[in-house]
Amino acid sequence: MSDVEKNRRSSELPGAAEKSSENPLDLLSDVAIEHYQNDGVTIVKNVLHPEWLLLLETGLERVLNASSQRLHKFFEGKEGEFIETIRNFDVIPEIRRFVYDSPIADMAGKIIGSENLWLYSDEFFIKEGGNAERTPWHQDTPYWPIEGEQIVSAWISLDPLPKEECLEYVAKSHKGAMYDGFSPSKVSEDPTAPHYGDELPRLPDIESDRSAYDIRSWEINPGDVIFAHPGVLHGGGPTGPNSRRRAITIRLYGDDLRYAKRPPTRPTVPLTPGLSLSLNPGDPLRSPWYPRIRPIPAHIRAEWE
Ligand SMILES: O=C(O)CCC(=O)C(=O)O
Repeated sequence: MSDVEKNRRSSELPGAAEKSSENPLDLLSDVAIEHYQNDGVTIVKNVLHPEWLLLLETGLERVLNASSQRLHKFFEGKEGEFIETIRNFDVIPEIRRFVYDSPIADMAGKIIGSENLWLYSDEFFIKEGGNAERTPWHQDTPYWPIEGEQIVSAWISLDPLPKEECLEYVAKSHKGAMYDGFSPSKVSEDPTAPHYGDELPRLPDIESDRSAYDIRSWEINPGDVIFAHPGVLHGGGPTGPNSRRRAITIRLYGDDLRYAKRPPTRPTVPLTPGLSLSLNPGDPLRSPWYPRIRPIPAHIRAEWE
C-alpha cells in the first residue's frame, strides 16, 4: 500500500471528522500570535485536517516521480544527504490547491496582520532513509531580496517527529543582526562558511555553544504547524536511523514587503531573473514571480463556480 493510500485510510478515521468542525483560525490564539511577535516563532498544534496532509503527500509524490522539478541535494554524495525542492507551486497542482484552499493562508494573514497576501515561495525538505544530516543554522532573509516585517514561513511535517528531529529556532533572533547565509557547497566542511562573504557578518557557530542560545523545538504530530519569521535563526532536525522527515514550508507575505538589493556575488533564492530590471530597491514586492493568494484572484475563485 502506498503512503498516500495509507494516509487516505487514516483520514477516514473518526478523529478526522472531529477536526473538520473546528475553525483553524480560532486555534491560532492571541497568545500564539504574541509568541510569534516576541520570539519569532510559534506552534499551532493539531490544526491541519488529514485531508490537507494527504494533498501535500500526493503533491510530494508527484514532485519525486519525474515531475521535472529540480531536486537540490544538501551534503550530496555523503551520508546524511537530503533533498530540497523549491517553488513547487508553479508545477504541482496539489501545492497550488493547498496554498489557495487550506487554512494556512488565512492563518498567515492573521499572524502578520495583512489581508493582502502573496506567495514568496514554497519549499520541500525531504529527509528519507534515516540518518539525514542537520539542516545548517541560518536565517532565510539574507538569501531573499526583501525588506519588511509582514512575511511568515509555515513549516509542516508530514511525519511525526520527536523533539530532536524537529526544526530548531533561536528565539528572538529575528530582532538581531542579519547574518550572511551559509554556503551550501561548503557546508559539510564549515557550516558557517559565508554565502556572499562581503557585507554581512558571518553566522555564529551555534552548535559549538548551544547553551548560549534560547533554542526552541517541539515534538511534532502531523497536523501541527510552526509559524516562523524568516529572520529567526533556524536549523537542525537530523533524523535517526529509522526516521523519515518530509516537511514543506509555505512562505507568504503582506503589504509592507519591499524589494531590497543583496550582495551581487551570489544568486538569491529562488532565482528570479528579470526582477531586478523591473523593481528598484524600496518598491513594493509585486511581480508575477510572487502570485497573489488573498484576496483570491477572480480566475481562481471562478474554479469553484
Ligand atoms: O526543514 C528543514 O530542515 C529546513 C526548513 C527551513 O530552513 C525553512 O523552513 O526555512
